[in-house]
Amino acid sequence: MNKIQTADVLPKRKKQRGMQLSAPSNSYKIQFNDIVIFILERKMGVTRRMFLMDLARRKGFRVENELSDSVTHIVAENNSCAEMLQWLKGRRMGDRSGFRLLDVSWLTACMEAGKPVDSEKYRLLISRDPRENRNLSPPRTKPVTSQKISQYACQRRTTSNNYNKKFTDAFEILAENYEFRENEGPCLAFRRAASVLKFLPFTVMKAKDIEGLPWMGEQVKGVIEDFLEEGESPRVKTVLSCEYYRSFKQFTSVFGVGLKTSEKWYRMGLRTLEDVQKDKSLKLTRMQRAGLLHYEDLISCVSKAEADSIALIVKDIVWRFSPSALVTLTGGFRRGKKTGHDVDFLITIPEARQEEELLHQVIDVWKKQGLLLYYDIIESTFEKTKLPSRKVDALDHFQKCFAILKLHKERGDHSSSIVSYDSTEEEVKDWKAIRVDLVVSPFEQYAFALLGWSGSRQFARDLRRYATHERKMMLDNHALYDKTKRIFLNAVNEEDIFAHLDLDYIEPWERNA
Ligand code: DCT
Ligand code: MG
Repeated sequence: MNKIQTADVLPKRKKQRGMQLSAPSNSYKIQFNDIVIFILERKMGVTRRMFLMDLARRKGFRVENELSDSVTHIVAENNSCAEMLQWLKGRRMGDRSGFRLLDVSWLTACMEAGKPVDSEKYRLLISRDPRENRNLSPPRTKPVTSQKISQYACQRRTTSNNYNKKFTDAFEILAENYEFRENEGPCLAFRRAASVLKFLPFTVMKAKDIEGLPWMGEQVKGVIEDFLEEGESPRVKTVLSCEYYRSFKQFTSVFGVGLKTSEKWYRMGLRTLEDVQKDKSLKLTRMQRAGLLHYEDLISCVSKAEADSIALIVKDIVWRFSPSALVTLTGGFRRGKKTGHDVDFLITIPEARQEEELLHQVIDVWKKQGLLLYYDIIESTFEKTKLPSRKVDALDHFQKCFAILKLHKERGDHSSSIVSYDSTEEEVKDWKAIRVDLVVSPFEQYAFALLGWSGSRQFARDLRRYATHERKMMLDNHALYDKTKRIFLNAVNEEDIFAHLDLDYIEPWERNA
């Protein structure tokens, strides 16, 4: 076996940027002979693969350029097990008994530890997502209603197939109305009921269908019965025509406007966004000004294709500064949603400790490139020893950036709108403003941050409620604390957190509660 290996020649682009990567001629001593790594370029890209190969070699790992029989560990990023098997099949390497298929987080954990870590937790598993591999997932045959349905969303598998949209949309309107009036009880009741109906694998057709379901209180039943008998809900109609609700709905649809500002505006006699725009005496925050300026773009949904384009932009820039960083698309898109109101990312740097700098570096480049329409960096206030928050909706303490990015439309996309500046000049607007959230977590908190930021909000709330009431534990986006044993429980991935809570693992696309 080769004891000395030579690093690949780095691409010119990287070197020109002055990256501090080792010189191409460097050779490194192999320290861990039992492991032979191959890193898949697919979805990772040449530059990042090169960087990771070089890094692993510097740390004493044997990394092969080509896939061969000697490889023991195949590392991939953003590839599912099904995709990997397909890829291997194309290389006539379909039998995966000879090597382990691992997520890139195994490699980064090794880099962090400076030695091989147990790879079991990082194995790519055969997915149960029916969209991913239809042949591998057995259909769920047992009728759901014959089983007892848990009151906790984290014990239900809720995909984005909602058979009861008619009801859940109505509940959301009623819940929102209570939220605007700061009446928490009934607001929560309608949200919990909506979450249960989203889980049902059939459409509610008669009153008997909701018998025995959790969270079906009198008010909820009333609305369902109205729909079943009249095809609509008078209560919902009343809310929709109510001036208070309509004003709050408009006001809160602006980025940067919450309940407090909406109340103030309403008290001042403002009723519509036109009123707000016209009132020159209003003191708007920078965020609200940006929200109003890009209002039309921001209220139109972000598509998955747009989210993917943003992901490329984010990864490109993050990896330029921290090539070993893990960048994960979180929020609704991680749950398989096809549209969203923003694009959420979680970033962590396994080995280096330059976390605080990264967001600033990213922002500086975007500013120079003219990509930033708005940004606000909130610095981290995270403390390792702090107990998880008791408040279900408490904000986390990670460093983050709320931004609006300019996403240029592809050539050939004819949906560009014409913006007229005066009667003679017309300019084509070839970009769309997109809300982007970037969250940076320390590596040890990554699994907790990922679970929290993947949502849904209702799912995450119920996980915390479950931890508190069923397990005497405290969970938030940073940590899990066992109150009985008085210890923090560590987790390298989301599966660990579910296991600590003694819950069956729920995949991200089953968290659309
Ligand atoms: N979240 C959090 N702390 C915050 C904001 C959000 O833990 N301060 C969690 C809740 C869900 C997840 O992060 C993503 O938040 P949203 O983008 O608001 O929700 P979404 O599910 O991505 O929905 P949308 O598709 O509308 O963006
Ligand atoms: Mg989101």
